Amino acid sequence: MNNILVTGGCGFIGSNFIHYLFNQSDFKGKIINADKLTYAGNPENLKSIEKKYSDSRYFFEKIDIAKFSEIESIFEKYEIDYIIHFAAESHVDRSITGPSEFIHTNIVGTFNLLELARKSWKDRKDVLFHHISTDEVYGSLGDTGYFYETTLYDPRSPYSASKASSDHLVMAYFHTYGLPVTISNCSNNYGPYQFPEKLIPLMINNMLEEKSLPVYGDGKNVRDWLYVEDHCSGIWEIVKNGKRGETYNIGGENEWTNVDLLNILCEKVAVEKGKDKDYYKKLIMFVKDRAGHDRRYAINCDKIKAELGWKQSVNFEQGLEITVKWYIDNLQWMKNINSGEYRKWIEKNYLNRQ
Ligand code: NAD
Ligand code: TDX
Repeated sequence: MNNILVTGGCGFIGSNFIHYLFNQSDFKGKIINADKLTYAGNPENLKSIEKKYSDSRYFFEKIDIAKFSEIESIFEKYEIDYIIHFAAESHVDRSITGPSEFIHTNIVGTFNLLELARKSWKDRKDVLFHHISTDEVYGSLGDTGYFYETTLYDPRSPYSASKASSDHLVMAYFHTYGLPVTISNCSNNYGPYQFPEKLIPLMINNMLEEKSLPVYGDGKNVRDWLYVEDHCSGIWEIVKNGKRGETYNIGGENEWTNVDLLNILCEKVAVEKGKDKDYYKKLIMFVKDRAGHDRRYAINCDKIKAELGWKQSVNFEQGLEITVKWYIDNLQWMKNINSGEYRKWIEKNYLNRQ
């Protein structure tokens, strides 16, 4: 395995994946990280990687995948063997207030990458385009049932519709052009480096600042939570051994209503901060529901377990404790985001040097 183009490597899951990959003894290659550095892209997540590997195995390129000529330049500059495609606009609430970027990045961006892969790889079979997708493409479940790889797509938000569209393009390139592809559809991730607009880091941040904890609607919406490193190990397993042209669901088999999860999270933060266990619960506030709020997601991930031997390794209690501790130990990371300082750092180190 030689050169891997990771898109969106400065985001939450992409940066965790790059850390994960450099820790794998079976990875000896190079990583080219192509990222536009939107509000969600934070190269601070990869500071230690830059320091250790940027002379020979890690290369950063500030690239907008929605611009064909920008991403084309990567294919001209590097020999790419694998593409692991994380880059996306990822926040459902933002897709409701401003869907346009979601269409550009998630749909046009994926199309651009597929086109370049097809043109530059020609008939190579030792290559792979792995597309990172979401369980949200399957729609919303009632109280029972699961999403399977065979479940029909039924996206409800501009975000999930854009991801569904990109998934279809990826499969179309497999069937039409024989491009070697795989897709993973994963449930809600949590862990270090997650932008504090998503439920878990937002709530930890608000507790630490003693701000209210806004729960949408009745708080009974259900999500299936997976520790981010377990997502990374699933992706790596698929890249190495997944059957080309196949989709694999990845999930935590770990369903929680938002309000139950938040109560536990309050207790975990209270323990870390030496407070009474119910201390932060008084901050919980029910607010207006998200438009089109999907009620329940639940993943069946038997296929990746049976075919590739993957399984989750971090249980929820453990994962939440690690996560809470990480945000408390990395307060400056959160402060840099909240104050906008991280953008100044990006301006100075990444935007002006191109
Ligand atoms: P994120 O928002 O934290 O990071 C996205 C990254 O993509 C950022 O670094 C951003 O700068 C980059 N990016 C955005 N637009 C770009 C463009 N036009 N060109 C180049 N780079 C661009 O997202 P995340 O939570 O890490 O999600 C990564 C992927 O995983 C996404 O495809 C998302 O749909 C999928 N996913 C996320 C979850 C989750 O729980 N977070 C679950 C399942 C699937
Ligand atoms: O302030 C909040 N209050 C609240 O009640 C926020 C930010 C969220 N919520 C609810 C909405 C959801 O039911 O918590 C749940 C989780 O919300 P998000 O963290 O926004 O995640 P979700 O909408 O489930 O989508 C996430 O998982 C699937 C990622 O953002 C997607 O990128 C991924 O595809």
